[in-house]
Amino acid sequence: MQRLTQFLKQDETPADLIELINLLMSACKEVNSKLQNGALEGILGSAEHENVQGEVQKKLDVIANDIIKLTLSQSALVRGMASEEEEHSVAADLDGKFLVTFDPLDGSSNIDVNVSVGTIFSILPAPKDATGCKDEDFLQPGNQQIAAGYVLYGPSCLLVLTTGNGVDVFTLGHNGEFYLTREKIQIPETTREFAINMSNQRFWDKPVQDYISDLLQGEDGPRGKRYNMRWVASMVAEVHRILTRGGVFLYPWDSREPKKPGKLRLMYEGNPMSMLVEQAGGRSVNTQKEIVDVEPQNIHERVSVVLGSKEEVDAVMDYHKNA
Ligand code: P6P
Repeated sequence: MQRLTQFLKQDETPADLIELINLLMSACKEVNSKLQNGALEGILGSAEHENVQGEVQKKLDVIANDIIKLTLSQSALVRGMASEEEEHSVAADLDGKFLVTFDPLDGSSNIDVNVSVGTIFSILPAPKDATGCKDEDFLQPGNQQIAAGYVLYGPSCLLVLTTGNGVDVFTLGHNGEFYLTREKIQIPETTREFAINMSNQRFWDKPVQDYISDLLQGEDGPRGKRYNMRWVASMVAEVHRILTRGGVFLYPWDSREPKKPGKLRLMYEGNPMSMLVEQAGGRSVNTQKEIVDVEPQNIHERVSVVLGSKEEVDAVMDYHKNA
């Protein structure tokens, strides 16, 4: 089986990007071993502190963020980083050619119940004309991403990565090497599986209510087939299922916090996942347009997300166009 570095070299990934990806993986392997130990190291539970999102941090949110931040800050390749757990961007090497955004531990509400969580990352070009590292440097649309991926800490520890040349899956071996286990994966264009938090049904916009209602009518309804539902409450796990067997994931705007376009964050959730989904032949929109075409206004900006099998995402867009 091919190791990560061998595969990336054969895939003609530039050497400095391979170095950065390997650096990120060294941090994620450390996060993985922390997660594996969990209660044995007394690191489960709440950190008794709110992050910039207003969410109570888990101890492992802080630990994972510190591991990745420390690792990247020691790299001459990284100009700076933006993390879900950091109010502002963090400068690294002012000659660095890459910017990195990341959600250090997505789905962390699942940690204490031992359900899959993940690290999501996005690699952007550092602006050539910039001196230093400012939040504004990160405000690039998702279509500028050089690479994107996630590490899924599940039954297996997997890296799912795109550098713009398709999506490939690597499995972490006992020897600490990531091995290529699936190559150039493609999302099935049609599906019978949707993922949404149904408890928010009364808060959704009418087009989303109508779309989901039609799915629930099954074979006798307007979609003419029976659908199944999944909700893990860990975006990384949902996206991985969709990349693996198809499906549609929705976290749309809802009226609980009407001023926010959605719950998920654009820079380190929406954009990297959208690059992966598009590279795998799927589609990812904010119900108005492709997420990767959204012009970010701030590094913690939120976004409504509908992604996955193209036929279903097209259908959701039609429900909005016809509204
Ligand atoms: P809810 C995890 O907190 C997360 O950001 C995503 O990983 C996940 O899809 C979503 O929120 C779950 O949200 O409202 O169902 O708990």
